Amino acid sequence: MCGIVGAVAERNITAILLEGLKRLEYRGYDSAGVAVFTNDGTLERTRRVGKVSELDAALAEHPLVGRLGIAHTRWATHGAPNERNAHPHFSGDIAVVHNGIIENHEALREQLKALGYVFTSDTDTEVIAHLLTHKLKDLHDLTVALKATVKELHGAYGLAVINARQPDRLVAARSGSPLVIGLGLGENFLASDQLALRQVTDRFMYLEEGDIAEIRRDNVQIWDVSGNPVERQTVQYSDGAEAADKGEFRHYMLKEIHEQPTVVQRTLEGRLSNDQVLVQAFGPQAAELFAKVRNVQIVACGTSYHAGMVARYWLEELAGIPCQVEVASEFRYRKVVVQPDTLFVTISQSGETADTLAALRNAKELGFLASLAICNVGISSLVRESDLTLLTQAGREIGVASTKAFTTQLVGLLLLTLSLGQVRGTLAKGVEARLVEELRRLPTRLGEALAMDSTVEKIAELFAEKNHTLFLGRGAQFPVAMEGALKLKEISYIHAEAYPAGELKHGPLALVDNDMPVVTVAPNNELLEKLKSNLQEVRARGGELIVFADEKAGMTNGEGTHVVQMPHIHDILSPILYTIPLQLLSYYVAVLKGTDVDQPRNLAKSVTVE
Ligand code: HGA
Repeated sequence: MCGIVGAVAERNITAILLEGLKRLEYRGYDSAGVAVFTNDGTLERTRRVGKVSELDAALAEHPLVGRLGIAHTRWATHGAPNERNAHPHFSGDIAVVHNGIIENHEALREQLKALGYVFTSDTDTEVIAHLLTHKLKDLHDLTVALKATVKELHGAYGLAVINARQPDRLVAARSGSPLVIGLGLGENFLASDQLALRQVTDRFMYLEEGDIAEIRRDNVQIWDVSGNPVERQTVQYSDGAEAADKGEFRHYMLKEIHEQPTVVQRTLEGRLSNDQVLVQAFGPQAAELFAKVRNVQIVACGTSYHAGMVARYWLEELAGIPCQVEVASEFRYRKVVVQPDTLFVTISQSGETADTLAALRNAKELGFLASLAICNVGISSLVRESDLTLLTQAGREIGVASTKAFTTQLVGLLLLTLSLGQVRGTLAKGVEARLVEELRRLPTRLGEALAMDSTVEKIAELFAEKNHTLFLGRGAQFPVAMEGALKLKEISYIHAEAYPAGELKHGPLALVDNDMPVVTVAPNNELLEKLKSNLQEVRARGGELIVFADEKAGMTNGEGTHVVQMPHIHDILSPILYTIPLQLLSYYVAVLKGTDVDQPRNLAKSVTVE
């Protein structure tokens, strides 16, 4: 996803902008550009398709030297990834960079064309530049003109703008796409992620939804969504407070589990408008391709495969689209019959998973409609070789056992489900708006689930001496149970199996005795009563039950039954929430057993071999 960097200083800022872009490279992009108000008093830009290093080389040949500038890495949503469409976009004395999607760009483009503005790109972003220029004619001041401009924009944006006629400032606006101001001494900065500015400052001010900011060398002013001046808190980071650092946590895995509210929030940013998912978040041709989709084939490995299994429930229930899910190592070697108009979806944290990549390459020969990658690494082979992409924003995952990558994949898959349903008109009335609202609340709900950390730590003691565990779930919680069992196997080396609860009496019940704890996830849905009966079957055989149950499910502790009350959540989102206690459970069991949590034996993080 694209990145923004901006600077206003007393020194030349071009190198700072480039370094900022390099730090955002991991997010994935297709082109990069920079605009500088040069020391000669002109507004100039350089843009290149491909890597920031190409831009760097171009600037080495023709340097831009100035004290005010903005820069961008673009991941195209509107218009092909070429130099013409790369940001910054110019209009008159204005340069603009933009993250996000302007939904009403077509209408605005027509109005602006009628007023005589000439468009030189196919992007939605260029309308912002011309609209601002137009507003400036009457309003004269850049900040005032920006306030007037954003009132006419629908969609999501993080914006940074400079004006050659007011070179003392950089202005910014945030709605649905994050922006942070970096505070320096006699110089200030802006970026879409504070990582881009860590080389110049450790003090940050995060813009909130609807904020407009005017950033000068020695002063920052912010107005909130209602136009009132506001102060935003300054946050100071000590060195190494993030990324490749465990911080206060004992293991990377625990740190990554606790990062989930933040990374889920990031994965949603720029992808939701008021009450809809922004379909173009999947790529410029997404709407056109999604309209043709009649089936979905998901292929993945390990944890990503479990995410795909959850998505099958969503795609069929919400969007009415038939979906098949298969592990990549099987899919790639068997004869596959492809239904017409099938979208081929791969899921991988690294985007280099050998089996998944091979399956994608095979799929290209098989007549699928198009390919889509849900992936955490923008510069990966999977992303490069797929027609459409949704990048999860989990950040670097160091623990071998995947946690935050899984929950962000689920968020990406729910966005896919809603996008397909939206484009094909198959969603029931009101469903999208309701789920968009629930998605916005999800980070808070995940935080509530994480607050149960110490309760789960206590429960983990029940497992320390056990050699086998059964995980049960029904509906979309069955893959969650599978993921819970996988986590426990991976890091505690306890044998764990997952079953759909209804299958219990068809075999696995024979294993149940007081040495076999049974873990169950029980949201408050229409399968709850059936699940309760399954649990009785376990209790009757002396099996010890650990139940993660919705606080409204009416389940309580009893002899051999340990109930952990979960915050109530919309049933569709429950697989994401119920994953959290299962991750914590595996983690604490592994800690009790003294295993190498972050690097379990025999396993590697990115499985780049078959
Ligand atoms: N819609 C703009 C910006 C794209 C973006 O935010 N990508 O992540 C464009 O297509 O240029």
